[in-house]
Amino acid sequence: MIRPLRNLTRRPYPLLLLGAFCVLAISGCIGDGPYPQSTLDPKGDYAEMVDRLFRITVYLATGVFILVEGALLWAIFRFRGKPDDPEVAQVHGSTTVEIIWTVIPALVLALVAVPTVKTILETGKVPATSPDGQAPLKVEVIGHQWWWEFRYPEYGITTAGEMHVPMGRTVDLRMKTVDVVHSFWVPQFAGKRDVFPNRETRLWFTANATGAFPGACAEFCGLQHGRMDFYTVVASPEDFTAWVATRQADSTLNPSGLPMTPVTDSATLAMIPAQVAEGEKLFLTKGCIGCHSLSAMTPMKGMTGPNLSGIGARRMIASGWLENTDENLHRWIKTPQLVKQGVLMVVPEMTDAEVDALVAYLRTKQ
Ligand code: HEC
Ligand SMILES: [Cu+2]
Repeated sequence: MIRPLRNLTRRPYPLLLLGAFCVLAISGCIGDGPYPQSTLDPKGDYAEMVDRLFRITVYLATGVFILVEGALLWAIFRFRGKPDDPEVAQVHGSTTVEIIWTVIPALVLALVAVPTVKTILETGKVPATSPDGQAPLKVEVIGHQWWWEFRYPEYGITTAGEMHVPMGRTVDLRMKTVDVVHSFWVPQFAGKRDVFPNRETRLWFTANATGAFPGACAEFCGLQHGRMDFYTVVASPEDFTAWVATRQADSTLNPSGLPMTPVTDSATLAMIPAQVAEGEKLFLTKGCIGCHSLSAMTPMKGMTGPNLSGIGARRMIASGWLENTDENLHRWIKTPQLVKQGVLMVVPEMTDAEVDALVAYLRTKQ
């Protein structure tokens, strides 16, 4: 036996380690999950088509692997040399063999091409009607360094950080960016697609499960690329309609998030906690209003910061990766640069009491 093999059978530790590693690695992939952000756990029609294609390819490749390795092992044992065997005939070049091992892979590739091209064509065009009979819901996706904006032209709504969609209705994404190239990645719904400054790219899917599913930017886009996440929030059609109505109620607010007609009635004024009233004042005077709108219905184009409509109820802040607790919100507003270095948010020095007032005010924006 050749030396490395003999060494391995005498001292099999590296082999055992490799085996243990493989078992651990594979055991990480089986079971019930949960697997957030896994392509292998599709939650929509588009992702299911891609997943089906992937599985076909894997099964086919497994078949090829078994056949080829089987033939190899069979040949190794069947034609093993013995010490006193005469030297076998030396063959150089065989047109027949060359043709066989060129034609077989070509046939295998041709076979894989059928479902591949079919899937490319199917996923390439947005369906004219969604399974529920309605027209697809248009959502404009806009990449910013380093957060995602979502606009719903049908409802006049703008939001950020969370893309709300109804279950069972096809979503037609129109995507672009206001700065560098990003890549919109919704692994459980439709894979990923690059977004560009001057070109619209498209993606679509119909979600078939409710819940909040994480997504991310998948193209290196600067310092905080790794913290450019978001959630796709899939709700039942009724809950989605309710969410739209809540956001649209913002139309009674002016862009700063204040009521169009200021409250003057003293009884109502008395019901607003002093801290919240103070927070509202600070929001206007500490520069926040220069970059943020609190009203989903007055999407001022070209604003530097995300729309803060419903910020009090969002799961995450700072683009999908920092939990929306009072403590985190405080830390974020006081020292955004310490939380997410390089973030395009600049705030003046504020006392803890001032920041607490801002947090209390933003918390009321549900
Ligand atoms: C110069 C523009 C600018 C100013 C001024 C500014 N922000 Fe921001 N803000 C941003 C940007 C940009 C983001 C998104 C950061 C990211 O996630 O990369 C942001 C994010 C936020 C978020 C998190 C939103 C989310 O969904 O993740 C909150 C809350 C917030 N800002 C509050 C404030 C408050 C309160 C003030 C005033 C004290 C303020 N901002 C002032 C630009 C600004
Ligand atoms: Cu990005």
